[in-house]
Amino acid sequence: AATPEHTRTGMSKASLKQAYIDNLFYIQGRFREVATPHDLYMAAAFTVRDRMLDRWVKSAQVYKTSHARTVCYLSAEYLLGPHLANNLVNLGISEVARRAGEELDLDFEAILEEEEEPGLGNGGLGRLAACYMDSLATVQIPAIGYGIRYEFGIFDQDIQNGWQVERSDTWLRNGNPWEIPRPKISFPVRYGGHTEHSRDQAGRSRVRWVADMVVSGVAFDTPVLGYGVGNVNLLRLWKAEAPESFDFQVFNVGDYYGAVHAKIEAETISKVLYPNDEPEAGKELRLKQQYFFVSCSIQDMIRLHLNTVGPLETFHEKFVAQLNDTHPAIAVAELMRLLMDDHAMPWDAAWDITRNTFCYTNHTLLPEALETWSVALFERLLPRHLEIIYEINRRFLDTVRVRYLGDEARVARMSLIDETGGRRIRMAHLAVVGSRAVNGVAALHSELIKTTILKDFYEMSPERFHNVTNGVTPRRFIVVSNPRLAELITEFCGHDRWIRDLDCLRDLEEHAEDPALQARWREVKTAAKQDLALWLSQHGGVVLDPQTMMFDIQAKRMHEYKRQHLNVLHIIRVYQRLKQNPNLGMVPRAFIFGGKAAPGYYMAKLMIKLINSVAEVINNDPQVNGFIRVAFMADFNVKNGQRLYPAADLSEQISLAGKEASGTGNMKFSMNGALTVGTLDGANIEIRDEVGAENFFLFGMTAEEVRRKQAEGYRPWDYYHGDDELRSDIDLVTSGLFSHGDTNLFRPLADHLINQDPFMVLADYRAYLNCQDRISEVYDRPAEWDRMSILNVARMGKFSSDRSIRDYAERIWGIEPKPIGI
Ligand code: 26Q
Repeated sequence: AATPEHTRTGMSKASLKQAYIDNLFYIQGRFREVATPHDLYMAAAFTVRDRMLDRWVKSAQVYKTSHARTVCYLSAEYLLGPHLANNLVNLGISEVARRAGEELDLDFEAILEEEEEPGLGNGGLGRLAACYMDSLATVQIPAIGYGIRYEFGIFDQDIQNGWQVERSDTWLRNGNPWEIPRPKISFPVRYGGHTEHSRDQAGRSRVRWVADMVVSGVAFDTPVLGYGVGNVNLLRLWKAEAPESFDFQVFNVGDYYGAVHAKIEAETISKVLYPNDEPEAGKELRLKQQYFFVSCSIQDMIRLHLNTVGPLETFHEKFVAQLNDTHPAIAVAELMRLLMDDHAMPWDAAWDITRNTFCYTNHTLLPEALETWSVALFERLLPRHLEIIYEINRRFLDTVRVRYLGDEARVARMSLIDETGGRRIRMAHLAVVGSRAVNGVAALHSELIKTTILKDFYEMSPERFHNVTNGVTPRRFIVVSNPRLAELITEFCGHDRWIRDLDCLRDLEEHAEDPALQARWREVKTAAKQDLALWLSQHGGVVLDPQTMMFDIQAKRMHEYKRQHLNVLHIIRVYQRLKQNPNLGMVPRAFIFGGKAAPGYYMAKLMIKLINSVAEVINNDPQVNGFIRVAFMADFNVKNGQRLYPAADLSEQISLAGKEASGTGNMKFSMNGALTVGTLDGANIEIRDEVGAENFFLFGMTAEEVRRKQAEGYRPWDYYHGDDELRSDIDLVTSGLFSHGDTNLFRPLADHLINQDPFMVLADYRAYLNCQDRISEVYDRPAEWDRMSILNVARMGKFSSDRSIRDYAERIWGIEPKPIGI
């Protein structure tokens, strides 16, 4: 007979039930009769966590004893989303846990609902980091994710009177069962002061950095389990604290108030995530945050290396560090500093190691989103790093001069210091010069990098430029969020097989025309639409009809380049058509939006107000509201996204070509059977290539056409005057209809479109409307629509983040899987 299961690790229903009751009692101190919903959630979380820990210990042991090469992912953001359901899936115990819960008379869905998601990111870049952590573990690559344990993540969004109102995110309020504090793993991080240069006995120059502020970074570890494997990787987030000795020092001098103040100042560093997805000039605290987590992480890596194989000369053989955009780019100077100043390594040796350690991923071409920091701020905060950056620059520009004799214009363009205007450090240049490899996040984006922002660098060393197209994890974005679809797919693609190898979805292809599958496909979609409709009616009150209406969804950060206003212009056009011809036979549509605006981004906030104002008029107009309705889902985050993706018929991916680096929402929708209306931008291009042009609704200018039109001088005014419908739609925005008579409220938006229109909404308007008309026609032919939807899912294999991670592993990192069994 088998040995009895341990109730702390056993996976049987009986063990799970016993463990749950034990955890409820011994951790929460509750009986069933008096337990709050939160107690019930905590007991579930600990029951699941217990089952991850032995795998975690085993992974750590194997990784350590085998001296496994390890990826360190450096990211200022991780937009993780709820852990519980995801960990159940990855442990392979969703079903048995559900049955255990039933027998204990628990409401399983209510327990999942109770979890407060860690929103430690703004949008795409932060969510990508989270998908990559899932895939690294699943494809069994030893990895550590390093970041910041923000006490307040991305704000919660309320909608009041149609406007966005921000509420602070208190995700840690009730405790976080998924993290383990490691008070003994902590590092000092210093700021300010000055440097002192001297020579040691051997005559080598040495530098001492005398700082004037120090904080302590403390590790908080979260295990990240792979799907169906024993590998558990580590997400290590740093919390800033005042050093232990600190308040005593000041206290002894008698300045109690000053001591408390210094403590608060230290703890401020990891207090809050900046809610902007582009840099704001001069935000000193943001630079402090970046250096804080980078310094802790690099010190940790050095410690780990010296604890195992050492010596420092082989650091780059043990570790590869991926820079998630330029936010951690200061790591280049920090590793140089630690190797030279703390470990007495000469420049050339240190540079060799540094350059072979880092790789850099770029996520944007928008000039306003490229990070630069003023030299003056750097000098004040990180004087030693500024010296090192100057020396990196001096040596680098010498190589440029030798290569391009006399081309001083090129030297100025490539310099790490922008000398036009106030002097500023170009973080992207630091990242490129300090890295072995550079990559963009979709094929088009990676090409545009080479011809625009990093052109000079590409010319100098083309072999260092790569593409790795983004991906998303099918565990969270199909299995967890759309269980009905997962079950249907499993019938055709083999139990579990497709979840670890998404190319297996191809097995659906041959059934795309099968009426029986189409009928079930449609049932799954309708059921998801019913779930969403019910949820929306309970949160905000909009009533949508899942049976008759096409669910047309745009969910992403609010940004002019993403062109939510183009979508709104289409809604207004349909509204006007219906008003002119109430008997218009049209496909009913629910237009659904979700997305947060940066709190200081006025135009984005005004777009939210416009959407809600249009919604108010349309939803209350009985002449049209049987055909169209508009809904804005407040607080679009990972958890709410999981309600949207399964319910979408149509996915709006309508950014101006050349502006969206990749997009990842486009993949999440398509994987759930939505068809895409989209431009040739970012990964849309590759999605269309994969699913087939006939299964994708394409419209709009190409990036090349955009470039040419811009060069010729784009005049939105001509479009406004040349198209009666367009003019009438824009005029309706400012007519007061949507603003209770106020003709000024939306004027900034309309004027900006007519006069500047930097993202060429007007130029693509007509093509977009025509495309939307085609879409309605196809939706009217369900068999055709369903076939296209099935083919979209069947051909999404490429967009699994497992594929992205394998690309990184093989082409950039040179790292092999280290399988750990269960
Ligand atoms: C930088 C400095 C100071 C303050 C904030 C920032 C900052 C923060 C977040 C700058 C950028 C971001 C986020 C960028 C982002 O999410 N980019 C998106 O990355 C996705 C993953 O690669 C792509 O799919 C999207 O196309 C891209 O917009």
